[in-house]
Amino acid sequence: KKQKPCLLWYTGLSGSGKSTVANAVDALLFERTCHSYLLDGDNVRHGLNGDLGFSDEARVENIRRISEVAKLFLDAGVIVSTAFISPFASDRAMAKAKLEQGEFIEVFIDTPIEVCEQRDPKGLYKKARAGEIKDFTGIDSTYDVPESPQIHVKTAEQSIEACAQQIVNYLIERQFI
Ligand code: GGZ
Repeated sequence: KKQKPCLLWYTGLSGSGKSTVANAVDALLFERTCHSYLLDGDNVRHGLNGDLGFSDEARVENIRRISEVAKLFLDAGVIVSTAFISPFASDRAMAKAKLEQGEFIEVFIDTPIEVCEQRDPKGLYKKARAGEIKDFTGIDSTYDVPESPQIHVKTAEQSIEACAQQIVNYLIERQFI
């Protein structure tokens, strides 16, 4: 089955649902027998980027390495997804600039911080509010809202399945799959 490699670059706050939606998209791609791979905190922040924290400099280096690894997967013909906060617009632009025209697909997981904070699956917002974690995105560290994402997903307004289908539909319309 033919596929055109591309990079689905998920961006959004902690707890916005990036990994959840990206996993649901990957499952749909697998059903269609597409060859895809998801880079996220579980397989990158603990391994390759295990030396990096959450200062601005560390986040810049985190995203730089991720964009280089994503490019390697693209070279191998894979549909690759990256699910990181990637808070700085300049870093997302840098990742985009490494790829061919149209290959970089910015997916804004647009979940209001109030909703993320209410979900708080790991209790991190609570800790950040209490001052136990500093430089927390959306609280005391910047998140640059994407100005013109290719795909704009609102997890607070539709189901995970609908969000995933929205992204797969984009790939079908653009003939990546
Ligand atoms: C933001 C933090 C922080 C701070 C730990 N700020 O909800 P999570 O837990 O699973 O996702 C967050 C993850 C963010 O790592 P990224 O590699 O995606 O960030 S970035 O792109 O900005 O480099 C959160 C956890 O790590 N976490 N401390 N201070 N998120």
